[in-house]
Amino acid sequence: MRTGITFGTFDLLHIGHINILERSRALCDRLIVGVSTDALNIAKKGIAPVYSQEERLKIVSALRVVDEVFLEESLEKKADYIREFNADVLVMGDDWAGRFDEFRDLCDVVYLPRTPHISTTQVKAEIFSQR
Ligand code: C2G
Repeated sequence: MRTGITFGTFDLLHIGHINILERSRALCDRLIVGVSTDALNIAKKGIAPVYSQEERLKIVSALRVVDEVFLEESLEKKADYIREFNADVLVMGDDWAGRFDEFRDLCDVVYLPRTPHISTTQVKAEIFSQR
């Protein structure tokens, strides 16, 4: 049983999120997803997600390819989460390439290419421009 772990905000869930979750699940038998808290987003991006952490957690956990979810409270706790869930592989989009290489002594680290031309920021901008 190979366990994979990945992290993200997953606000306004879009095709880029689905693609990375499906491709992450293809690399393991059980996929754990750390959904970043509202507080972490405010600290790291200066803005709260549109959907609350409870809503984002529920949305991500409803996906067929996701086996378990938890709230990611700090970017600094990745090693703890990897150990807690016994992860064999950490998967992230390649906008994070190189950033998590320090965990290679704990598990495999894989960066997958991002889906082009889509992001939560872009979705928000498009909705705003149609008002
Ligand atoms: N992603 C992707 N293609 C896109 C958009 C996002 O592959 N077009 C991937 C990102 O690379 C990331 C995941 O989807 O692996 C979640 O993206 P975000 O919700 O933007 O999460 P982020 O703000 O990158 O938070 O500890 C790490 C953070 O919690 C990651």
